Amino acid sequence: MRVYYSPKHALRDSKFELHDGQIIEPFERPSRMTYILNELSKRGYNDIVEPSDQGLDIVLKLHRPDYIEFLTNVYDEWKMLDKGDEAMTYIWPAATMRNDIIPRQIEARLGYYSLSSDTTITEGTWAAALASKDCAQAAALDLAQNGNDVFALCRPPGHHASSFQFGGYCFINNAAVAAQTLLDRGAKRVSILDVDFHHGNGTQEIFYNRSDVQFLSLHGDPLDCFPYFLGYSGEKGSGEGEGYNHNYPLAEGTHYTKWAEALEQACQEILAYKADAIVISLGVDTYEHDPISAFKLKSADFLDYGRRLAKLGIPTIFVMEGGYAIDDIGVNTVNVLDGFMQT
Ligand code: 7XA
Ligand code: ZN
Repeated sequence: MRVYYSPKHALRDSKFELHDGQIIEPFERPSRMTYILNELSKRGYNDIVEPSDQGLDIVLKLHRPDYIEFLTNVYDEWKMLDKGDEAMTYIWPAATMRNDIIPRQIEARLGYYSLSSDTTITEGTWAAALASKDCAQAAALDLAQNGNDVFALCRPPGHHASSFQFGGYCFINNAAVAAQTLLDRGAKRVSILDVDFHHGNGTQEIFYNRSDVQFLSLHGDPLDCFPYFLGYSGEKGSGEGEGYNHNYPLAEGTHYTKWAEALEQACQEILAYKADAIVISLGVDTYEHDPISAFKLKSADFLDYGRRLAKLGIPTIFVMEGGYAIDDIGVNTVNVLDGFMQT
């Protein structure tokens, strides 16, 4: 299986995350990639390609132009105002206030364009986010042209990024970019299956009114788990998209047997939809030792569900999302790919 990867991910190297009332070193850090690359190399995944610049055309079909302009310029603006090293959000348009205006002041715009304070913007963030989406886009082009199953080793991740908001460590929605690329290259129906511990709120929002992309997500129940305000089972899509959104919220503490039952339901929906291709939002923070998540999957379970995904028999792109148990992130990620390739 070919891997798309860019060393430019390391340009995003934030030093701050607001977590449990403290500023800590972010869970989402560059060394995550080192562990995954080491494990890929150990198991013979040596076909690793750095993507070229894929431009912004696809991105602008998914994200609002004003959001992309904001992300392009925000760090320079922040620095010109002589503020700290990293731009961090601390005010939002709360539900009792107006959300139809975009104030001039940079702190207010950070709030307008973000969903949470966990994700600061650093000097290299935008360059890294662009390189990350290039991995997803180049992987999708490869699949469209050659029919190859591919792995887009994206960092920063993407599934929380909505049409106009960043957060949850995400800026551009890489899985959405992969799906849109496949559609633009001739696919009629694409399924995005999100197996990260956290609900893919951004992906859901982007495709909520569309029937050409089916979105399915297995995740920690948002009553208890980030991102809290989306990801409930009653969210089925709207307008053209009605019936094409499927959420499977699961209780904290869920073990593999129960998780795999939800996966099976999602697989049946994908088969019924007759997807031409699948994008897997591959987060391995479902792992029992993940420091910010609460499922109980073991390393062997990742192999097992890789095998199940292969049995669908549909061309597949894996797009890297979360996973923060750094010592085991490589093993768990490559287990999914190995399980998939073994079948
Ligand atoms: O899939 N998303 C993640 O792995 C990031 C979740 C960020 C949670 C931050 C909560 N303070
Ligand atoms: Zn996650």
